[in-house]
Amino acid sequence: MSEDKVILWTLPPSSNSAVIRTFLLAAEIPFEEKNAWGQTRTPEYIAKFPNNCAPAVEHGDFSVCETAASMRYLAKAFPDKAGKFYPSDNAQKAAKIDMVCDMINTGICNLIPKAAYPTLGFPLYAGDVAAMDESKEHTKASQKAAADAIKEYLENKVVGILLDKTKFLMSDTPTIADFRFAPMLSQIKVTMELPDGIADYLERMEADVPGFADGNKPANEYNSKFWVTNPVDC
Ligand SMILES: N[C@@H](CCC(=O)N[C@@H](CS)C(=O)NCC(=O)O)C(=O)O
Repeated sequence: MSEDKVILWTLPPSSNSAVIRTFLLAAEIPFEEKNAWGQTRTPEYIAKFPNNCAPAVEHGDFSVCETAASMRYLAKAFPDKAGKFYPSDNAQKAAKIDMVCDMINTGICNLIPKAAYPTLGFPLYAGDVAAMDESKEHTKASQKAAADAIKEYLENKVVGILLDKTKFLMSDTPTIADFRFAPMLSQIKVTMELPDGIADYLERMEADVPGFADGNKPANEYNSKFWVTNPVDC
């Protein structure tokens, strides 16, 4: 099974796509990347990937989407390479990692589009202030409210709790939770200067996790044009 080819569908400027790209590079799992631009709403794509999103993974004739589910699958399918990022023999550690992934998915990942997408020029979701003609004039205020909530989340929950006693998120070695979270900072930098503890954490990911910096390049290349400080050449 692990000999089957891995295909990673991405939208190259997307930080969600960087989640799986950085994970595969760090695990040294060979893969082919395919651009999903224009395909995510096609019946063929949705039949394989019902969330109509990238990133999405094919492995032989198996397909899976959603970043956290995909990383859990890859950790189990390639235990020698990726098992170190998600334990198979420690239910409590795995539960904490799942908890952090779910927190990021349902917390910060809901706020990022509201805060950053109008600036990045990405489409908004149904019901978002910037997605409706009636409320578009309030986009700036809505972006600020979402960015303030992200900042509070980063300072109080991520730095204050998840990184309080450990180098990575509730762990002294990187786990799938770090791959779920850290690439999203590229989009958060569009809305604010990263709080100190978060900037240090991102530097640690870049320095200590081989492949992490490279896997973020396509998203950074796009997002850095909009970063509030320190735009870099990628
Ligand atoms: N919850 C999903 C989020 C993925 C996501 O939002 N992908 C967006 C790009 S950042 C997408 O592919 N959108 C394409 C579309 O809506 O057609 C995950 O964790 O994989």
